[in-house]
Amino acid sequence: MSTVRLFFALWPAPPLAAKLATWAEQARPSCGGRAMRTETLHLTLAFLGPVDAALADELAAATPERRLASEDITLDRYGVFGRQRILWAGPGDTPPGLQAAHDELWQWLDGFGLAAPPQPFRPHVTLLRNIEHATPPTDTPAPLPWRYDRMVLVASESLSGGSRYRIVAQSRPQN
Ligand code: 2AM
Repeated sequence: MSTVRLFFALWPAPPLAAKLATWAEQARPSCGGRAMRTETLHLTLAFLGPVDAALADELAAATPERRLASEDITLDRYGVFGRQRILWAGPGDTPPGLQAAHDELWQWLDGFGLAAPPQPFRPHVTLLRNIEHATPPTDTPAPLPWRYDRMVLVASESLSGGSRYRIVAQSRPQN
């Protein structure tokens, strides 16, 4: 049976993505690694992994019925996941509304037979992959405010040069 690799994410509008790309540029001299393409930058809310194609269709059909409460968050720090060799940008503490959005999303996904991962939610936007040094710049660029009002369901295909992301559905704003 064929599968589709899926995740739910917040997708920044192009001006915010461009600012995130400058964060990546600023970190590359000290960290090394490969910058994510600007148009692929995102914050994952829930990584589903490979799911059956029929379930993927069901999720794509149901996603537009979901509402996401709008919230203002601020990306104000660099972070590193050493084992994954990732440099990221994210909020210092997990904003409560974002945590609630994550928890409600997984509650909903539970109804489709999908289980939340055991590890805590650490919201982040991956900026650099395959970093050589876990040393983000000491100077953090100006904080980036982000008002999100929807999430997107994304299909990820592995290609030789990285991943290709395709937005297959999006939720509606709450109001
Ligand atoms: P990352 O950027 O921290 O690697 C598509 O791959 C998205 O899903 C990326 O944002 C990636 O996070 C996330 N992702 C990939 N594998 C994951 C996993 N096993 N657990 C949680 N998130 C994962």
